[in-house]
Amino acid sequence: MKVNDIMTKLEMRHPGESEYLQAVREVLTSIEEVYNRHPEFEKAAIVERIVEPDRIFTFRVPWTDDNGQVHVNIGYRVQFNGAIGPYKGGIRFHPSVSLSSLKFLGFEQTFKNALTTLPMGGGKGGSDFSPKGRSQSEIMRFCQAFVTELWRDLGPDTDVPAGDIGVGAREVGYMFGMYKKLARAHTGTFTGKGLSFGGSRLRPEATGFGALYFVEKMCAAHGIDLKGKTVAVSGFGNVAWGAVTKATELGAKVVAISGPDGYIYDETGINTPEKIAYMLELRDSGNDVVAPYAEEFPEVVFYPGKKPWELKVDIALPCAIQNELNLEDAKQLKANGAILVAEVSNMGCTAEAVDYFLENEMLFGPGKAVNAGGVACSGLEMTQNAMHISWSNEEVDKWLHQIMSDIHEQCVTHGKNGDYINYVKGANIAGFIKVANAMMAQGVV
Ligand code: 2IT
Repeated sequence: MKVNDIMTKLEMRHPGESEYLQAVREVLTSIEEVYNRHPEFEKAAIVERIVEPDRIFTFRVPWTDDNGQVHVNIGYRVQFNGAIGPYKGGIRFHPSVSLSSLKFLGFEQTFKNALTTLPMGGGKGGSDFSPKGRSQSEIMRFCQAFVTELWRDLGPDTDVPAGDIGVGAREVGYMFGMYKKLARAHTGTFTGKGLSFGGSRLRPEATGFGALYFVEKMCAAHGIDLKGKTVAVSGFGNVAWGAVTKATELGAKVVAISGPDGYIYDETGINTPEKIAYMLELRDSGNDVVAPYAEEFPEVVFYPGKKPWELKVDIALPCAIQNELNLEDAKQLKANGAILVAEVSNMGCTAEAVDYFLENEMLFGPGKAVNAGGVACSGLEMTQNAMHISWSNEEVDKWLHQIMSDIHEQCVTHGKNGDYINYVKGANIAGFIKVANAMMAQGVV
């Protein structure tokens, strides 16, 4: 297998799908050497098969706004790879959603889910619907319209969606409600459900908490103490909230969060229950701006139109969206003395930024390892649903710790090069080998 040859063919077959092509190139580059030691993979065309989704659903989502006006969005579900378990992955509602972005997310999800050690295949779905400024009834009608089209292809052993950007517990609740009505069965077909109807404890916190458990492991493996380190976070949604909460609990000081409108800087630290809870209030307002944070707390300064990566911090945690940290940001972080960058968002850094971190041997954690705690907790929700029981906070947190620690181990096993751990290589190889072996065992399907 030659990465460039495969990529040339893929670029011709899927022109313009830049995010998908970016994610594929990264994985293939990491695994090229290992792959070429396995002629049986080449003969079975594992790479050619693994880069194409099992299937994609695309559909029209018509819905009516509060004034009676009808709108049309496009809905998708990409069932990317079902080799190791039912398709599993979130639903994203955001104007940037396209086939390319959902294919990149589904591809990443396949390897991430493999890393969790739980039996879940990879999938992703969503719509270019923007929840910004929409009323609760509009959002409910949109969720119902989306699921009305998709429900026949979902199921606890088939495909289990969850939340992602623009889809939280409220939206999962609406989608699950309509699914249950149509399927006439109360099954664990969605995760991220409310606690009273099959949701798992800690699911809202799991992505951010898991990310910090992973960062803790990265620090420990390199003799770094997380206590007292300054942290810049991007975003202010559910994932950022979990990350800020756990970072603070572990003794780090988070000084920035951001929105599409700019970032806010809090020299004293975003570290009181009021400040952390205000993030959720802001998110729930549905306006997608972080500026009001600076009006609420007088010690906070708002920098319009800027990214938090210009700050002098020890640790950077992108928690918003793909490609939110570019080469220029990477250089700025290094020049300011940053020691660790961990993607809590999926593919939060551009390919050039990742290359820069690796070339300079900075500690860099890729999204598919760092943020796997979210989907891992979803896997635990599936287990609880299948067993018709619910676990305590402590029980779920113990699993989450164990899983993040296992993922770190897998990265070390496959990514260690002298004293430096290349977590990108480690995560990609570990995830790939697991999925590839399952595909080999199941024949040409
Ligand atoms: O990107 C992700 O891993 C998620 N949005 C969570 C997926 C899930 O099924 O919980």
